[in-house]
Amino acid sequence: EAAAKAAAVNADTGAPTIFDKIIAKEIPSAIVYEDDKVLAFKDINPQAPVHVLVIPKFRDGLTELGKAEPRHEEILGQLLYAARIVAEKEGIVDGFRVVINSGASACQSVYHFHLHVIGGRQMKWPPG
Ligand code: DGP
Repeated sequence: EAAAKAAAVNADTGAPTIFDKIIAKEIPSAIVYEDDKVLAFKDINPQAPVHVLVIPKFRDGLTELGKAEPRHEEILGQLLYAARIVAEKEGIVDGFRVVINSGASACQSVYHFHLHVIGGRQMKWPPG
């Protein structure tokens, strides 16, 4: 029963997120980079002069990094490389931060995996 419960908790409920509408271009976004698998667009609530979200076009159960499975390895690599392309396009490739919030205690708010590419100002460490 515990295993079944764990599986249920780990299941992608399939609940759509706002990012589905952004991918479908049903709601507008400022797209920075796009290919057949990846979409990158400006965050609506920027935390720095450059703040871009990089997401997979097909969520495929990847709601958060903590729930990634072996089949997601390839797309995870593609998303990280896309972050570098975004940094180059945005003129911050010499210094930028990539953030992944995974789960509620990390303040993840949209359950469609995404990287934050942040820069254009001096970043601080440790992050809050
Ligand atoms: P996180 O908290 O890590 O799940 O980040 C979700 C980010 O998504 C947050 O920084 C704000 C951004 N966001 C939420 N809704 C929209 C939207 O409709 N458009 C855009 N461009 N960004 C959004």
